[in-house]
Amino acid sequence: MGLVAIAASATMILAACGGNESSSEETVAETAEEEAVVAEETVEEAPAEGGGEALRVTYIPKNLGNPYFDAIVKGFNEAAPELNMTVEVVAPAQAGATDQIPFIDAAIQQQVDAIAISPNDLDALCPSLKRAMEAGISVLTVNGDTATDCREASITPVDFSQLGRYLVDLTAEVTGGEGEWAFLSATSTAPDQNSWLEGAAEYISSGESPAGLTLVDTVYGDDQPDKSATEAAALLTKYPDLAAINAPTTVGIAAAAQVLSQSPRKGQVQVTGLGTPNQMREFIKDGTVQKFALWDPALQGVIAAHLIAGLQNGSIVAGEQVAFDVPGVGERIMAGAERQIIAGPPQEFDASNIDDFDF
Ligand code: RAM
Repeated sequence: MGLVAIAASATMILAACGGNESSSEETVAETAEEEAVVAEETVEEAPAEGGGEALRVTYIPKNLGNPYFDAIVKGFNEAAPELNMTVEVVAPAQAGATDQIPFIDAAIQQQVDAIAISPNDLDALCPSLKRAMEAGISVLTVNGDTATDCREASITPVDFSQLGRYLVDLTAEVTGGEGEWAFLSATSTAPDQNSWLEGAAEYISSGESPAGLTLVDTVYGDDQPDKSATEAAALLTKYPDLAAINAPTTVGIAAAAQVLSQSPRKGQVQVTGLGTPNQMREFIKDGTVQKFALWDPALQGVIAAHLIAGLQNGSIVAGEQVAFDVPGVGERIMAGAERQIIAGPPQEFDASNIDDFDF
């Protein structure tokens, strides 16, 4: 299974880097109540092209302080000016299952036009998201999904049904297909992570996965750098024969690589998974990491902004096979009963191309 296969029907166009820089500033609050009040915003003031009031969008990432989500915000901000849209970004400090609820509720109170959210749980957010939709607010999930009836459509970076399998094959590639390995995931409730872990488990139990590999553990770093590093170090201690840590989280893989880069086991234990090139460059250069993968997160923000504008002006009606054009990117398709849009394309990074990317 190659990365091209998980692109599924996505048009193979890489989002242009650059464009408007995010004006986002993040403030970390101590409590959820405080967070709802102080989480800072990113607002791209749009020129009032063609007159009319700007569309007001609230985007709620999993948590603050993760460069991965800053890249999605960058994509929103690239698209916002031409769409006469303002995008406010608010998020909890931690990616707990219910931590985003106060932010959804605040957006409903503010009567925004649309809420885009990268959810921390499959079901816990549903009552609030349903209230938003009942209030006439467009609701999209981005980079991970809730239950289907809690949002109008969902944008995913690649075909999630193939990603678990891909992660196992990637582990086989960097280890030569032999040895014990472990997953270092994000939070235990994260719908994106869990769908990949389930996909990997299905692949392994099907008997089709590389026979020499043994998945010995799955641990959770909660997308916090310190906890992820502690979990990675604990894996090294617990499994003296460990061949690889696969962290399908940009926070986890950077933390694991940091730990390995300073460990005598560097070179014996491989680190792979999903990471941003900017966080992983030094570990490719120092030989800690051979290869990892991702996609350009910004593209999901660009597509989300155009989709919201289309849903709001009626040029896009959510449905099971709806094609729409994203200027500068190409056509995307909202497909299936899940009304899912694949942003694509997936990308692998190694020493030969790491310097070609900047996100
Ligand atoms: C982390 C988050 C995110 C995931 C990426 C790959 O930043 O866990 O949800 O999609 O990594």
